[in-house]
Amino acid sequence: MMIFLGPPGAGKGTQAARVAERLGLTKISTGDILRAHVREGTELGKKVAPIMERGDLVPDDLILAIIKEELKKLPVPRVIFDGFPRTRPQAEALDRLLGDLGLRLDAVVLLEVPTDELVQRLMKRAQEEGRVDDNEETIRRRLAVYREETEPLIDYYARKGVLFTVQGVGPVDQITECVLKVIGAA
Ligand code: B4P
Repeated sequence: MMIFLGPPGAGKGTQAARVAERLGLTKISTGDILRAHVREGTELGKKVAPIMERGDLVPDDLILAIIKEELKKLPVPRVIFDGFPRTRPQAEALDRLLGDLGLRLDAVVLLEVPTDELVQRLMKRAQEEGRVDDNEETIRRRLAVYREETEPLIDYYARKGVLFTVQGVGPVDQITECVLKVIGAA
């Protein structure tokens, strides 16, 4: 089991998809799942749409329900989590969940990218894809929320001895190779 950690725009989704394919793992992206609910107009989608538009985090209980549901679908869970956990309570709940299932967290990959580059990437995606949370005000808010709520998880996982840091700047292929190398899979 692996986790991709990093600020918005660091390339978590991009790298998680590539590494999942290379290692035959299933990618679970909470952001993608939430956006699908918003598109389909489900009850959950209606609840989370304004939260995501502001750049705030969706409440932990809703996220944990999604994760449990996704894990239930897999006969043998071999998973890369993309964008989860994002808070200390989510990380602690994941520890309990993995413990109950007899599964081990092998690696947490932190993608490091300077803030200016993050903002540039997300502004570019705003033009190309028109994601509602990719506007300058919301991007700043998402970065602030990351620093406040998610960054403390770096220390949480470093203490467990499972944290691997990779520089997330440069060609996408090269970053994938670096990730595979640091986790000992290349
Ligand atoms: P996410 O979908 O996870 O969005 P994000 O963290 O902002 O990541 P993003 O998709 O932008 O990042 P990536 O690094 O892949 O979450 C969206 C929202 O959902 C959150 O704000 C929150 O409201 C909610 N949510 C999701 N999970 C939650 C949770 N666990 N708890 C509570 N709320 C939750 O961005 C990559 C971009 O950079 C792409 O445009 C890509 O093309 C580009 N890129 C990638 N690699 C590159 C490279 N090497 N060079 C240049 N560009 C690159």
